[in-house]
Amino acid sequence: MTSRIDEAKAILVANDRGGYTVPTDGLYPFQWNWDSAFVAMGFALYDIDRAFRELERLVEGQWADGMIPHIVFHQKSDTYFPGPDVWRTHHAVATSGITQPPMFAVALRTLHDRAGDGDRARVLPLYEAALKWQRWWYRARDPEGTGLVTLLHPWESGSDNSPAWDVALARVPTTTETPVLRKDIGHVNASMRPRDDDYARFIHLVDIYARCGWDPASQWDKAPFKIAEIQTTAILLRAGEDLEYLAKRFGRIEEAAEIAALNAKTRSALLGQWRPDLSRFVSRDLVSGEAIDAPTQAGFIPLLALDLPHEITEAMLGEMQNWTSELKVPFPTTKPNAPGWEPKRYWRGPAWAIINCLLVEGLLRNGQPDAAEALRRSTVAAIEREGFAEYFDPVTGEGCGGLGFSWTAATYLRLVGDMPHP
Ligand code: 9WN
Repeated sequence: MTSRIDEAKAILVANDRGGYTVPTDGLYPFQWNWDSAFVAMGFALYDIDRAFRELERLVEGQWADGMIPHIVFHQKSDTYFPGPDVWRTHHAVATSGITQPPMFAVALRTLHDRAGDGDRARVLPLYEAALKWQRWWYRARDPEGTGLVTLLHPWESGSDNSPAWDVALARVPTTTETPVLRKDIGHVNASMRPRDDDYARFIHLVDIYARCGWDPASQWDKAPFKIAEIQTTAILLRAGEDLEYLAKRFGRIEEAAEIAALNAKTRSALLGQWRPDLSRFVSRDLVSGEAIDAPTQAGFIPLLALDLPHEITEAMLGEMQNWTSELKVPFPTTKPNAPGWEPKRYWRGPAWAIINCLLVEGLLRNGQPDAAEALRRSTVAAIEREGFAEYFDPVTGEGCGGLGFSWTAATYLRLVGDMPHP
């Protein structure tokens, strides 16, 4: 009998397109940025060479200014919209023009620690790519030096359809220069995907930024959607910690000091987003100047990158338990029954293995091993019941979205293999 571990590995083989892994066949036929970081951490458990390859192939898409785009179009495919003709970018390998949460350096440190110093020659160029990207975030997405980084498109969050963007996205017109020819709803049920108006707004933003020639300064001036975002900032800080660690290992003393200073600034800016009345952290809409208090998983992701005072962790844990007491599969990406809650529509309620994995790590970091273990176990159980779905309906436990999904497979391997558990 094949075990779930074998099945997970078989999915990664089936989704391999030559040293990189597509998230799932058909729905997402290219290389996605943060998906590849999660996939690389899964591979690192049993095939370190393939793990490095995943990151190396992603870096083929890195722009001269340091940005690593959210999609690298290594090969042609007509099963996804928007393709390269819509992005109108100028890089040797076709890419999108926006980015995604910087899990890359976190994955790189994981690979480094698994490989040992023997693979230094392989780690160094990837470390340099990660450092360039880290600097890009601060230069392009925090030009005012606040310590928080800003997203100019919902797709940059990775939590693309979150209710956290509803108010800001509603200000973006639904007119587009580019015809919107959706392919996603030919692969999965439309009730699990964003609505047509959301897609029109997503493409309106792409049209604006393409007209800016993808220059970060003009995009910053023209952007109608600007969110100083806590999930991405927390991941950036965690990436910064891992980069600082690697810089020290490689004797790059000045770089280590440069990264440490950025980390310190971001640490205090992120702490400033704590909201005691809500028992979670909140993002800020830079167009309206208002805090975004829509209740989403992002409010708890700072656990990953901060060593929080005990009272804060306890308050967060209490709030997390309020959200999950009635659920079959935690952790929901929107608070159950809050405005915008839709347990089957992606990022508006469903539970994702990758998000759970970040929360497990954050809970462990902040001295909550029991809560971490409960979340680890329920995630593993959901996957073992339903298979390697893109995400899970937290109420019924049903696997939803794309199937045979790479990051669910890779994260399963980590959850059963290398996350600390009894
Ligand atoms: C747009 C690949 C990606 C993930 C994102 C997820 C979804 C794409 C889409 O799929 O986004 O980037 O077309 O829906 O929201 O987190 O990286 O798995």
